[in-house]
Amino acid sequence: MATKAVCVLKGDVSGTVYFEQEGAGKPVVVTGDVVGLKKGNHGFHIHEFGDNTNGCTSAGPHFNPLKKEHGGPDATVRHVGDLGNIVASADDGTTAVNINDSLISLQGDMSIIGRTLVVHADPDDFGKGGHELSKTTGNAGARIACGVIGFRQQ
Ligand SMILES: [Cu+2]
Ligand SMILES: [Zn+2]
Repeated sequence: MATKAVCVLKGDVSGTVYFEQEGAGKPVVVTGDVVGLKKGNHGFHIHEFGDNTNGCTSAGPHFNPLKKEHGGPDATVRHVGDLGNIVASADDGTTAVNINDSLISLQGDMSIIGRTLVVHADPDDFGKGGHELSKTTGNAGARIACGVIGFRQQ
């Protein structure tokens, strides 16, 4: 049976992101819209904790149950939460999210349910930018919006 989840993003930008998985071991399809981003690439990650008590900061680091270095979504070495970038094509417009990821899950050890989806101010450099933060965060800058991922009615 398919599992469905949703995240409402709040912060300097807003959005709604949907997650759907056909079953255990299947890829997760991530769709939705983010409104109000500046033109360009913006890091898009699952962070470890579903804790927004201190805004997006308390969501902690990238979800990394396999204890790897940060990377791009297609890299063999990456955090489970590394979904790459979403691309805003115009200032303050609507950015469509369309990601198909085989590492995150809506069940089991890789489950992202109850964790936080974060959108960043800057591009994720996929660990290759040479900045001191590249290998941990992709140097994606401030957390401009976030929300906790929860189950959605089937
Ligand atoms: Cu992040
Ligand atoms: Zn990461």
